[in-house]
Parts: sequence; C-alpha cells; structure tokens
Amino acid sequence: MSNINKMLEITSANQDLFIELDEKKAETISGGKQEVFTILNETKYNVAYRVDGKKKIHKPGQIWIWTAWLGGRIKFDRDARKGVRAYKRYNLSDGRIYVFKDDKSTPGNPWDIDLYKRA
Ligand SMILES: [Ca+2]
Ligand SMILES: [Ca+2]
Repeated sequence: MSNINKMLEITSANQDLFIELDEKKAETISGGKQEVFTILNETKYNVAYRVDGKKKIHKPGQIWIWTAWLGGRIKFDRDARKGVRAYKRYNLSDGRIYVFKDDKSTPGNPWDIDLYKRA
C-alpha cells in the first residue's frame, strides 16, 4: 500500500471516530427537542449574549442560525454601553427569526436595544 493510501485510510478512520463522538454527544445533550432559529443584529453594536448558556459576541450585520437543544433560552445585555449591563431573557421558539434593534420606545435612551420577533 502506498503512503498516500495509508494516509487516506488513517484520515477516514479518524473521521469515523469524530462522527461517533459527535453522535454520542448529541445523544447526551438532546434531552429536549431541537429548536432552530435565526438571530440578526441590526444595531450598530456588538451584542453579547448566551443561548442555553453558550456565550457569543454577535457583530452588527451578522445573521446567525442557531440550533438549540436545551430550550433556546437567550440572555442578552440590553444596554449597549461598555461596562453597563442590563440583562434581559427570552425563551426563543423553533422556526422564528429574531432581530436585535434599537429600542425606539425609549427615545431618551440611545443605548438600549431589544430583541424583536420578525413575522
Ligand atoms: Ca453593556
Ligand atoms: Ca431607546
């Protein structure tokens, strides 16, 4: 067997291993049902948030598609100022689109953002 063939064989064996591990992990994690939803950031700020405890920084203009297994609970900082935190929580739903936008219901506060459901 040539070296290349041997390398290919090793690579595919490793891939099998990874797939097996991934499946095992998915089985362990998926106590609940799968929820897939999209989050957009239409603010001019980086938005820090957690979905089911997983922390991310979502940059302006980015569109993220999440797959959640633990209920799809989001906790985000609704005050865009650095060093000021005001956490808000929502339980997100399968199949929905959510958008971070400036909260226009508070014209005197230019820093507050909220997560809105897009129909
Ligand atoms: Ca903040
Ligand atoms: Ca506002």
